[in-house]
Amino acid sequence: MSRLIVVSNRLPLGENPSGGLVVALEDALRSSGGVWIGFSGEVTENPGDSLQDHPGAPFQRLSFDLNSEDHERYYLGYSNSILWPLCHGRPDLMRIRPEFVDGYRQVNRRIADLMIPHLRDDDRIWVQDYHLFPLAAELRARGVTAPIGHFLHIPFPGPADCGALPNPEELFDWLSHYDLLGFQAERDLGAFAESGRQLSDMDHLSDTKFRLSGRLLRAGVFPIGIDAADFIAEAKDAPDEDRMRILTGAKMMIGVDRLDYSKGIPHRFRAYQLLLEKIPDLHEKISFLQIAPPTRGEVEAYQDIREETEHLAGRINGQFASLNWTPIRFIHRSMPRHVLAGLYRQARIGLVTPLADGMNLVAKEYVAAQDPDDPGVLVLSRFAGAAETMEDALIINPHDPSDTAGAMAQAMRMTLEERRERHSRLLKGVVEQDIAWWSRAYLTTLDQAS
Ligand code: ADQ
Repeated sequence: MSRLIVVSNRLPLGENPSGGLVVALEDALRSSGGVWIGFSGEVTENPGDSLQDHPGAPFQRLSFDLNSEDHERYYLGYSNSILWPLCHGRPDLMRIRPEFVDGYRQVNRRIADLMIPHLRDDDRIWVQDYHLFPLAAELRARGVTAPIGHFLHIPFPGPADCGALPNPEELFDWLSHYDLLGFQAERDLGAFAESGRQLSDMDHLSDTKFRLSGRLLRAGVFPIGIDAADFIAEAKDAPDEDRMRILTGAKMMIGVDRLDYSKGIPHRFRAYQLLLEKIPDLHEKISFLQIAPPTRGEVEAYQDIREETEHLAGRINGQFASLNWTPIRFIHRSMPRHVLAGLYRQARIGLVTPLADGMNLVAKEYVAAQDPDDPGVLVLSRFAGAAETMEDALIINPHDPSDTAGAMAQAMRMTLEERRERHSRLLKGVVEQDIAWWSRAYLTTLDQAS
């Protein structure tokens, strides 16, 4: 059996690395004697010229450090100030600088150089996400003939947005060196096909086959899942003291997101404000808990979103709070998984309302955490990749506050019977297409594609 080599921006470190991707890939890595390669998280002026080994996991882990200039240009710059906003429909937030493109190319070249001494002819290589688009081209230039696949965790941009890149042709050239491109949703495969048709020499040969720059390429949809069995158990076993008892009598609505402008948090707050204005009967009967740890604080657009959300939460509480009731609680911290699981289970409504999102795992976690006998209701944006498979959620347009507020009201009055029916269909999908299903489906297709 050939070894699996996974490359991602961040290497999972720590004694017993956990998290969705680790669970997804651990079996395949362990059974093939595989290797995971990624950034250590260390920014240092002397990053060294070889990969560092990190024992302590059931597979080999190899890391690289970055110097501050590379971190600024490759990670904060091209990855998170150009590609991230572009792929989330916000080209207005891009900061295009020539040195960001150079830094991104340069770090991908360096990762390829560092990888070469560790590769064998019969390996298969799986590259994760938008930080590493050029990696296959760099590996091919160094003589690597192994199958190489890519999975994009975020949306693929349509032609109008793609055209706003400083280097759209180069993006398609990078992609042409992979054997398989994996996307979260049909929407992304469609955007890739259309952008490629308009902005490159790509021919669409059949549903999933393309010719790009003279090379044959497969592409497919592989909606990522969660470790459903584990999450169900975690939520069931969550001790009472882990749950936040907000106010007896008030039903809880929960939102859990990284504090990112793509997640639609201010839109969600405005919809809640509208709900409380329109339906005073709900005062003291509903309470909204938003958990949103800050991320990427060095990037300017992320400082603005924090101010905006804090301001809105303050205004809503100022407008509606009473002595017995705080309408909205906003927590800027990460929570241990078992605490999150318990909170989801307690919440009557799970609010997942991004303006753009590759998949959104919170939607799946919320469903997995519910008590099947008395489940809560998922309110889900049509712009989350998850909306393609989670049709039994209340699907909303997050740009329209009255639509979102209407779904909140509908969820509050939904009968137990309807909640159970919707939940059982949602749960079936979450359990069937879990994280193990995802990695198996992808790797089987990669084996066929190469
Ligand atoms: P993210 O944008 O990070 O991932 P998401 O899919 O929602 O978004 O995953 C977030 C994860 O972080 C969830 O597992 C959630 O439980 C956890 N999390 C969020 N807030 C937390 C908190 N306060 N404390 C603890 N944990 C918290 C990217 C793409 C997504 C895609 C995933 C996986 O943007 O669209 O679904 O990758 O492919």
